[in-house]
Amino acid sequence: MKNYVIIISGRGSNMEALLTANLPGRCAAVISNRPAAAGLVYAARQGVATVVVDHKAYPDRAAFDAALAAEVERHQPDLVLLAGFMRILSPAFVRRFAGRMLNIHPSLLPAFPGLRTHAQALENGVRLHGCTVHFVTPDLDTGPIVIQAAVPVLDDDTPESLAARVLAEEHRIYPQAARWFLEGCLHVDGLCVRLSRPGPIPAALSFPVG
Ligand code: NHR
Ligand code: GAR
Repeated sequence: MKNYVIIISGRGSNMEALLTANLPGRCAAVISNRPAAAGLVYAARQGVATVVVDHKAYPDRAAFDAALAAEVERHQPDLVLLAGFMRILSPAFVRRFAGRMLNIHPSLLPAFPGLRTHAQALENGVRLHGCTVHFVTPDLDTGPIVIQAAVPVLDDDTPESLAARVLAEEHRIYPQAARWFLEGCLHVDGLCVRLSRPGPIPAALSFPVG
């Protein structure tokens, strides 16, 4: 059975979606850089090992990244899933887990990398927004894209209302992407990800309107 590790910073709703998706693998640990992350409580209740690697306990980014990498490595994961993890990772960290680390980002990349994505979408007047699961590469939010989902932007949206609409799609596509990875169906070809699986590819695009 394949092993995966989830790294969080906060609420952990994407982590929860992953843990309840019956993925073909075992969650070896949930790791948080914030001791107060609510997601840790849920994971522990599910019987998953939880670990805190507090970035504030390290003198600099390199030291934190080294400690985090050592903790991740200890679990020998086939797959590392960033789920609302809020610290930029050094190239050294990313290289160590290259090709086996995914992130969920709350925008339709390559639009709106970085933070405040929902506010950026509203400020820019886009009519479609969404979320992206991508392989993590040293450059922020630019790795090969596995799956995306789009939602409409409504005239009266606030960053919060838009975030809630996107989050429902995150909870749908992240488990799908993790399942494909664990089943060995994802093949990276430059910036493109090819999917090898029997049967039709489920729709990656949905418009929850009506
Ligand atoms: N690291 C690399 N190298 N590449 C990616 O694609 C990464 C990554 C680390 C995290 C998630 C992420 C996102 O989905 C992610 C992708 C944090 C920041 C950030 O600016 C940006 C993007 C992402 C996560 N963080 C601040 C920092 O200085 C801290 C903010 C905070 O603590 O609240 O690290 O967009
Ligand atoms: C999610 O919307 C995730 O896409 C986003 O933070 C939220 C975490 O929620 N990630 C980023 O913004 C990364 N920069 P969760 O903790 O409930 O999964």
